[in-house]
Amino acid sequence: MWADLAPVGRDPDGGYRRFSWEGADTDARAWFVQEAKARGLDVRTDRNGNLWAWWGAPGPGAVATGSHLDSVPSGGAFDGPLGVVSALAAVDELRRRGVRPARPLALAVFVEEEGGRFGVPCLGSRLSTGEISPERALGLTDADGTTWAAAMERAGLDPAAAGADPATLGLLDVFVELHVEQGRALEDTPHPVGVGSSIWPHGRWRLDFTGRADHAGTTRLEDRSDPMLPFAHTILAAREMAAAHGARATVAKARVAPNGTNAIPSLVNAWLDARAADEAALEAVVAGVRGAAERAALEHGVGVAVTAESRTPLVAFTEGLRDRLGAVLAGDGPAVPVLPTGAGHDAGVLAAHVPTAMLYVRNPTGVSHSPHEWARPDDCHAGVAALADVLADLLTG
Ligand code: HGY
Ligand code: MN
Ligand code: MN
Ligand code: MN
Repeated sequence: MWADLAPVGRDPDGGYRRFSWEGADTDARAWFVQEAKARGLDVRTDRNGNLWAWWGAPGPGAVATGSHLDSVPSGGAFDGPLGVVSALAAVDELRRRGVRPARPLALAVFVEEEGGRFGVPCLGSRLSTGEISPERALGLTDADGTTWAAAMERAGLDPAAAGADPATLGLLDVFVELHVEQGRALEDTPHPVGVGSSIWPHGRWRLDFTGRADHAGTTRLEDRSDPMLPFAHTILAAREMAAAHGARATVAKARVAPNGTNAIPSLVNAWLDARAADEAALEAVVAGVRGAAERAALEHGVGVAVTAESRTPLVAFTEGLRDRLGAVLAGDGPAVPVLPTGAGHDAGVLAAHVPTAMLYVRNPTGVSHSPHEWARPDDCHAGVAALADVLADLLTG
């Protein structure tokens, strides 16, 4: 399976570009549907474009597992796909073991988890849980100005149907997402698989610096309104605030307009990604960055707007479920590591609505959102076995 999916959306530099409902993502979704149907699973697309492949008639008490197939720009091969491929392989393993589920199993592929094309992460799961309104989602645009509504239509979906989907989520008793570890805590342990404990509070803020285009060679320094200067201050402030609060803050995805060598730009758009172990630290980081941006903008005669685009509160995975999975994976051996993460996931969105857990597969370097993201084949196989162990327990327990 992995060999069939791996080439889909891979750039010459080895990174992936699978933006929701663009060619490569469409091909990856078609690959999943084909693999699921080949296993006799009943594949359905929900009102928001998320895919659900059912083993057993869709019904209450269902167990669900899955992840996403879309990527960040120049992303890695494992972030998302490992959870999807492992879910299909776990079905094979359960059948090989002769497990007869006492309840339905659904394999899920959530759309726009990275927010790489439309800017809001976990858009498919946020729509289904009602965390984002269809009105806001349908109006989101990609870099070319295409709206989510238009992209849905081109994908053969009805934008008017988009929205909360209690009918689907109401069937789920539990959701387990397997994901490549985005960090290297497991590398220093004998464990190829760990269990998630929590997701740090995090969010994305848009930064717009509005200056005045002018000649780079004739405009005196005192006459300039150069948005690049407060932008530069803000990048450094993000780093300083993160360091001061044991947090993580990144200013990225900047657009400079007009982008000429000999012209002072009139506009800089950029985004702040901020994450911290607790709400107070995150709020302090964002407030500090916002303050630095506003002071620097004032000093340089530049306008600034800081706009929250998405925000995820601290997610604590369901303790009972976390401990149950940990016990299943430990068996008679040592306890498996329980890991917090700074990475967002659809599991983090569903957790407010469905008992949810995560399994992480060891990442030797911890690198992710990069062509260099990697996991050892043996560890990936251990992940499938662990997911099958956990699903067997949930499906028959
Ligand atoms: O951005 C994240 O944390 C996740 O990879 N979507
Ligand atoms: Mn990711
Ligand atoms: Mn992911
Ligand atoms: Mn995810």
